[in-house]
Amino acid sequence: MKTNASAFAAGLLFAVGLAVSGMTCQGCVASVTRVLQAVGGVGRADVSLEKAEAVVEFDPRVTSLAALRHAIDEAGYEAA
Ligand SMILES: [Cu+2]
Repeated sequence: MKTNASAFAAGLLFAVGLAVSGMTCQGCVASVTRVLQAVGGVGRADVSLEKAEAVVEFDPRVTSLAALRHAIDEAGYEAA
């Protein structure tokens, strides 16, 4: 299930910044972005190589911070 901008505007989505280590190029950024967006309940995922960070909007009724970290770990990177 995908969430959307109106859900965010209504205050139903959380936005979190996760420190992500292990990314070395834009291919890594694309991989992390893809796995995050594949998690149900995730709206936007902005991943930055420079900041080693992922800013993720998600619906807390559908998924959790732990699930986001798990998805990143499964892809071979480390989320803190
Ligand atoms: Cu890479």
